[in-house]
Amino acid sequence: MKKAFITGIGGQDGSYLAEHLITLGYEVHGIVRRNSVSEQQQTRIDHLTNKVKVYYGDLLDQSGLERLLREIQPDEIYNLAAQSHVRVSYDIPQFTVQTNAVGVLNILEAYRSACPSAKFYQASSSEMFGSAVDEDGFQRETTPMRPVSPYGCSKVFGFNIVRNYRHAYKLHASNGLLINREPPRRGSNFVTNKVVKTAVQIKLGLADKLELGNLDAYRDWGHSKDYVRAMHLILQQDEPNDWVVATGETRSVRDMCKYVFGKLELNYEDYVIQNQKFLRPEELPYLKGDSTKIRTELGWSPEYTFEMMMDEMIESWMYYFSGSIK
Ligand code: G4F
Repeated sequence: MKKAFITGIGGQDGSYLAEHLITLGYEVHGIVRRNSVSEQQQTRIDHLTNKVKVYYGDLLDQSGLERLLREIQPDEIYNLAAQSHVRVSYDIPQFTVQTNAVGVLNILEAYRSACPSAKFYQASSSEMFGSAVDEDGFQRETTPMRPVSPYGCSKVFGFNIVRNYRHAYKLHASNGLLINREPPRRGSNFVTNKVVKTAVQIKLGLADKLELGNLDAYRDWGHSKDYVRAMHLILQQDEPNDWVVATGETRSVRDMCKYVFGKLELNYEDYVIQNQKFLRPEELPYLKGDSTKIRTELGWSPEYTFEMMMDEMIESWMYYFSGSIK
């Protein structure tokens, strides 16, 4: 039985990845950060309580990470833990950089010392591309990195230190450059789930407006379940590498609002207003990933369309607020 160790197992991608690996027969271990409200520690993995081994841990606590890796001796390590909110990275830039940059170095050091023959996956991000887009309108493995947020800058360090450790210490350490992933388990302070949740509340008479920031940013939105399959595939290769994982389609926040409100037979223009507080000091305007490399070399492709994913989120919030799908 293969053993996997997941940092951020209580997050959106971590919980889907744990489910996927359990289905494949893995013994799954993971860390969650201690939170003062004990009920909030692992709500996304409550249903896996008897199937995963969960420990308190933190990317900033290298000795704790090293002790766990030494005890568990995992075959595969998935580093998904991060301060993952781009706008919030402007509020807490130093914590973001400590966790997302120095934290990667900490777990690499623990890995190198405790279980160097394991394979390592780093959750790198398309936010690293920032303002850079290739002439054909895509971002791919060769696109320059010009990050436009403390979050993006911190992730560039994580990406580079993984490549550095791969070459310097001959570690099987890979980067997945993942574009936005948006299932119902997404935090509702990210734009897709915020729009769907509030639109459903408006439909049910529980809210009367939706306050957003920039409606004209474009994102390539895929489903986390498709993306965790890619993470696992990346670690099944003989050689470590870097891979862009994306749907290859892009839509604006406005297009997404139009679709969601339209599905609920509402006109988004009657309810959506802009609030400055949700604007970012510098914004990544446009994302569309070219995942040709992982599609052709590893045979990965997404199963969810944008519409399937948004419909799933609408159903999920409808069920949550009204107990039935209307
Ligand atoms: O949903 P978002 O907050 O996601 P963002 O910033 O693209 O970051 C996500 O994807 C990255 C991959 O590229 C990950 F690395 C990262 O961890 C995270 O998962 O914002 C999407 C877009 C932005 O352009 C934002 O300005 O929506 C715009 N937006 C407009 N109004 C809003 C809002 N975003 C949020 N969160 N809240 C708003 O009210």
